[in-house]
Amino acid sequence: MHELTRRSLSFLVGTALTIGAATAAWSAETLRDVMKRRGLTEKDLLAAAKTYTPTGGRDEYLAFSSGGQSGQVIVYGVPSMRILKYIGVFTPEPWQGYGFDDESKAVLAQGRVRGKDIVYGDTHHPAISETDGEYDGKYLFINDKANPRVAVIDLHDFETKQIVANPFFKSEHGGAFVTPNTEYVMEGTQYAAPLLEDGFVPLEEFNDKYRGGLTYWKFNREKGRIEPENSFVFELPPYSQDLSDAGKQDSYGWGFTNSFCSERYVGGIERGRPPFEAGCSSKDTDFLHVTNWKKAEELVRAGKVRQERGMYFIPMEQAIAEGLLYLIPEPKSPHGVDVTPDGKYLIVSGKLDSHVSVYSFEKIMQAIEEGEFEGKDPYGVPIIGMQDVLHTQINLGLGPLHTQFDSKPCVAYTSLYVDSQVAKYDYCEGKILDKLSIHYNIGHLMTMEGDTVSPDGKYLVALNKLAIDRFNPVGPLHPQNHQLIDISNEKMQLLYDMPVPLGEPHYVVAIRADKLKPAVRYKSGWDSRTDQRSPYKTRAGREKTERSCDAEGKCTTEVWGTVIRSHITPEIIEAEEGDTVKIHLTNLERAQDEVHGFTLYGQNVQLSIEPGKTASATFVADQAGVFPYYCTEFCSALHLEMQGYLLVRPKGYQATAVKLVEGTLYTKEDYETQVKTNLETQAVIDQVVAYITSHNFKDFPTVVALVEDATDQLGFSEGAKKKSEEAAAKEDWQNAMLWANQWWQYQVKAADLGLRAKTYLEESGAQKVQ
Ligand code: RUQ
Ligand code: CUA
Repeated sequence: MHELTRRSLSFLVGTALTIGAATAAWSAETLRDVMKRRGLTEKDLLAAAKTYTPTGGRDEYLAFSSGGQSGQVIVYGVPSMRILKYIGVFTPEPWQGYGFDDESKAVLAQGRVRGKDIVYGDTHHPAISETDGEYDGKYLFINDKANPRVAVIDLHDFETKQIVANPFFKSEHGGAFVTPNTEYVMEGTQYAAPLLEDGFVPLEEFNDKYRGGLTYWKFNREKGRIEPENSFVFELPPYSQDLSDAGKQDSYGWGFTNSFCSERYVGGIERGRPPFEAGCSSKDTDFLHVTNWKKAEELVRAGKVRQERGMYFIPMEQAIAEGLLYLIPEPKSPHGVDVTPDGKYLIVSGKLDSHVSVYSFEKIMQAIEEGEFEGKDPYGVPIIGMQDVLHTQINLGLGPLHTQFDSKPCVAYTSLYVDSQVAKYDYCEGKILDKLSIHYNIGHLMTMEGDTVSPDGKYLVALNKLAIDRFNPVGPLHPQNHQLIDISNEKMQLLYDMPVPLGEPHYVVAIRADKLKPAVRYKSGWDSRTDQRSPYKTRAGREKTERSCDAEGKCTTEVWGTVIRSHITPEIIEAEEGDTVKIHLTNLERAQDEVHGFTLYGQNVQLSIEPGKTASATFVADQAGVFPYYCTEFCSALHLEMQGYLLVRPKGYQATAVKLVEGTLYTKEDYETQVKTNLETQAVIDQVVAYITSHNFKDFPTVVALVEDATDQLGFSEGAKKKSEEAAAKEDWQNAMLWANQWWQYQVKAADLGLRAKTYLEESGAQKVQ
């Protein structure tokens, strides 16, 4: 064992000394050689140079993509297209402990629908919080189309904090879209259904009893939570409302939601009628819904709106009477509605029309002010004449869907689903500028900060609906394909294909990476889901296990424990068959990325405990037995030893007098050999410390953090050293040796950190100081 000890130490030191040694072998091959070997063209190299991010390099933008049916959010970098994170949102995600610790189970429970746990989501549209129409990088929202819900993710730690379930809708699509100061998060229905009734309503009563709707969820910025009690819902006609967008700048205070199937067709091949797709696309126009949320908010504040299901509810008659709701015809089965950065125009694409229609907000306001309507729909909603408010229509190609904007004024990009193309055009002049073919059948597209008041342009990502032959085949279910396109020049250039293997992302938003300031640790003992100090926060040395029983004889074994390299405290938990076991663990680490996991045999427990976090697991120990537990994150050289036992005794168990005998017994000589090793290790540590302190390490925050962490570990080693010396003084060689070994363990961790700091200084060309 001591031989091994010495060898591992020299390994540590050896590594430190050889880093940075010659790596000339591959540089003998020239760029030409590589191009030839891999069959690359000049164009490929140019594309590669635009996306390649050298080792250790970072991306200019972070993209937040819907995870489609996975119910998650995917985070990736642009232009490298490297996936950085999956955020658990509507679906349990074990690595993050999401849906496995008590704290996050409470978040998922908020998303119950009619009392049922829903453990997936059909996510469509992510939205980043805005201030004055600019992304502020504070929060992210995403909708669930299947089980009408909206989730709030805090970008301080990239965790889901809240899920609100819409108490009126049975399906949705037009969310999540935020108003320019994140006053509200919009969520519009998709398929009409009774709003105020959860019971059975026959399809024969579709026109009278089925309804669409649009919810404006009130967001409380200070709390970082949606407030259902301050949110309001518009009752809308039973047209299939589709996408929404909030007005901005000139159109601030208004919202826009388009629709399809304004034919109000109810299908029924079974009843000998033509199918939905025929009945829902027979008219030439559908309706764009225009809502005045500013005025609705005033009515709510004035107490003029009735309350239903814990929210405010605005019936159609009231919306019409108060001038909160108007309709404008829009060409055939529209999908996207996108407000231009200046808020002056709305661009609507009809899937079955080759044009995009550009509406003028100014003309819409004029028509409303002058009371110029071409009629009313069957529900009495005023219809504004399409020709009165159109700015222009541009014939772009087949199947136009979604639109995003460039940094250059008047320049927009629209996806063409049927043509499999991106069209670049000037919407002020009504001129096509460029077209690029993509692979295949593009849905949404995204430019950098492309739906804010000041888009950055630069890159465009095409979210293609089919991948077909673009990647190595992996069975009938293909990955999705996000294609990166350079839009910094007049002509668009296709750069890269990124497979997305986690559901069909519908939309994605990208923010400048330097606007995000995520934390590297929590305040100590933090419940990350409520963003408050956890009542179960446990300090080092205060760990405890308690067992208590109530009047009915129901017993609970509760553990307040800690984790830190490389031990879980407690190492033994004893309970009795039938006990409810509650385990609260606090990660005492402050060091960046020192996460510990916690899992247990056969109990569906898997925690992720990041530095500072307190996480809890509750389960019933309904069977007697031996349940090993351990840390699931490889956190240090002694990670595998980060272990323990839950021992569940059968009821009425009588202990027989067996004494715990240790597997190995140690002598005075073992102790002395270990101490010698420790002194040698200390000499190595001193050398490393001398190197670091003789350089300008304080100029490198990364090194300062490593040094802090190493100092902590050395502090722990001092404690163990003292215990070993005390045991040695009593000639208790067993404990003296074990504590001496523990002292060494801490030294190794300190040495590991010190060497990492030294390497960092060497690689960053640190200067010697006097
Ligand atoms: S979707 S391909 Cu936004 Cu749900 Cu359009
Ligand atoms: Cu902690 Cu592995």
